[in-house]
Amino acid sequence: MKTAISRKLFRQAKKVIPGGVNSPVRAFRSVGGTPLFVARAKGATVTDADGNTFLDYVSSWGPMILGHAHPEIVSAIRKAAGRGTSYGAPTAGEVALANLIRKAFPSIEKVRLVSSGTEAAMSAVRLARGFTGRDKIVKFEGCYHGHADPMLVKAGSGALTFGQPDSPGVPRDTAKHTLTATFNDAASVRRLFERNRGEIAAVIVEPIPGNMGVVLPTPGFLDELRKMTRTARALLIFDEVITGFRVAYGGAQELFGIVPDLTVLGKIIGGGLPVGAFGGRRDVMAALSPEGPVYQAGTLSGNPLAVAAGLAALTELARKNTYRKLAEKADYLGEGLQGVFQKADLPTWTNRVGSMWTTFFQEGPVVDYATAKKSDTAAYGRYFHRMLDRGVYLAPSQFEAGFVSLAHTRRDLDRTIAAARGALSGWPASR
Ligand code: HOZ
Repeated sequence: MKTAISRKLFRQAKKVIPGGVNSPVRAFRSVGGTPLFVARAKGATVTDADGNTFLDYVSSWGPMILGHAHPEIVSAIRKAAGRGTSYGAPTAGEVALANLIRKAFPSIEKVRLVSSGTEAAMSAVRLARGFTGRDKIVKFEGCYHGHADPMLVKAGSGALTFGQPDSPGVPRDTAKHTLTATFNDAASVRRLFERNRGEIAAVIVEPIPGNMGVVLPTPGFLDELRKMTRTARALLIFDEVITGFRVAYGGAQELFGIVPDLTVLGKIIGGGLPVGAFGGRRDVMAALSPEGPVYQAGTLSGNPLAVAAGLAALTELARKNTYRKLAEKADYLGEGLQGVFQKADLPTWTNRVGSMWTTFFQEGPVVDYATAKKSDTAAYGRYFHRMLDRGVYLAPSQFEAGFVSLAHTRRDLDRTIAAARGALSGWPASR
């Protein structure tokens, strides 16, 4: 595989961009080697600057459910661009997108568009604090809700990948208001409520965590969170940046039948363009400026290009059979890979919900942060590179998810399974 151009670009990038990247996980540090500099993407594939084409399961970290450069989305963006790229004023498109989101998520009575998942989670927490008049929030170890100060406590994703779940730069005075519990352990949440009576504004959770690798909620766990928050008059915030429109059109809350007070959405609702949203109960959302006193704003919020792409994406996803087709593809791939791993006699554990999955390099089970961390990350790195050499692009970290898109054909999936077979033959000899 030729990598001369990516390597050259990385050398240049490191001189002008910290670590050579604009977001840490993509630097390949936890798997070693040089990140691929992507030149273009189409359907189920990405092509790098050296001209190598890979089957893509990173999916821009989730949003490309329809595949890359989907014609409807590209055409919507082109048309919107011709009408101007940003106005800092309201548009009809925002109302249409808000209505589509409401229709998909009945728990969302009102929604505010922002520019990223980080911004959405940060604003949802501020709103919860403003609405309840309380400062403390509960989050779960290994869950990731973007990189705002209160969230970088025992955080997942890059923070977990690089072993820095708590970031320098977050004032102790801020972090002390973030209490952490163990995912799938309702008793750990109950203890926090008992010790902090009347002080907890909200519990924020990825209902299906995707940032310590994919972890499944045990039956009843999310219901317990719903009950406890209701009893304590705290808000329940579902971070569905990854799961919204992915595990079902109405996200994990549709799948599990839970009604959170607030929901955080991200990149998917912009068809991959920079966008995010938070929404929920009408009375809570009424506390938001300019209706209420909790401040939140942004020139690029509801940006016309992102909104046009989002409208096209959600309209396509709403078409009949999207989720059945996605599940069929994911089942096929999941079963194929499972067979390969079993034959290889390698201790692995796979968690999968519909079209998102993680194979952990360990015996499992993986149910929370502590068990996810037991993974053999060096073995994952080896597997990652062996797959890359065979034309399959997986997340460059053990603690992220893989995503199947509608653009992956049966042939692509067969090629992926064959690549895994090749990658594991002769294991664990070094690559
Ligand atoms: N936080 C993203 C994964 N969950 C990574 C974003 C990126 O590196 O592009």
